Amino acid sequence: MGLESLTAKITDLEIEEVLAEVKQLIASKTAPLEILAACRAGMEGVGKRFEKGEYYVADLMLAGSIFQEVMQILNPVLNSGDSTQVKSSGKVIIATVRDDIHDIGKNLVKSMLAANGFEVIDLGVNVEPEVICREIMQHQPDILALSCLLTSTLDGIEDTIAEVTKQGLRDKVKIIVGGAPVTEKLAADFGADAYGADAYAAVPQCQALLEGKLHA
Ligand code: B12
Repeated sequence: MGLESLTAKITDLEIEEVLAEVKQLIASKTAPLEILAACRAGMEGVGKRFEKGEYYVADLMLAGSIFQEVMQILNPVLNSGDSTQVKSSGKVIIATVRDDIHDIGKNLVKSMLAANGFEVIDLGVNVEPEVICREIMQHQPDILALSCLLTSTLDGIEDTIAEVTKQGLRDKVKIIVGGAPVTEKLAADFGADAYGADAYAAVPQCQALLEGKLHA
């Protein structure tokens, strides 16, 4: 029992044990953010086994569904008021970039933003730059949040920002980017206004964007 054991059990894809441990940790008043961090570390372990050829795509899929089940248990606790509470009322469009179907991190960012008062419009995964621009014109969000999990789809961020600029929308929307292969430097190189390392960073970063404190 404990956070390290939870991480190991996620990496070992032991779904029943994972869910039981998450429930026990919540009951023993472990901070939900720590539980979440342990789960994410477990997913990194899954990724490493996949890289070594010990796990296959089916195992990644199983890991994804385990994480989603964990989130169903954790979401009510995370959103119960002891997470990062920041006053805000901005509108955010969020999407995973073209050719990328990872959505667990995006959904977590969406939940955190929604729990902190943002209106979030979720365009889903594998979203083409042109579709994102069309939705920006329709919904006029304050912020565009882009998620990317594959090195090979980083160009989806670059192309989306280029398309937003080409369509004359760049000064109408602030852009925040995140996801495992994204770094602060890459975000700046791509011309984004902000970078968030995780869903918790996304909240104060978006707040700062609304207040005009961050600029490209
Ligand atoms: C689960 C998983 C899958 C599932 C996804 C299910 C789903 N519904 O999302 C499935 C099976 C579909 C999948 C498929 C593939 N995957 Co995959 N996958 C993973 C895995 C194990 C976990 C990802 C995850 O959900 N993590 C947990 C979440 C909470 O963390 P996160 O996504 O990083 O998000 C956090 C932050 O990054 C940040 N964040 C994310 N987005 C945003 C956005 C903003 C605006 C902000 C501010 C912050 C932010 O906040 C989030 C919460 O804190 C990773 C391993 C890893 N190390 O991440 C590999 C991984 C990402 N996958 C990988 C690969 C190679 C693939 C495939 C190409 C495999 C294949 N051969 O088919 C395909 C690609 C499919 C495609 N076209 O997209 C590689 C990518 C390597 C690379 N650098 O390019 C990884 C790293 C595994 C590895 N080590 O090799 N995968």
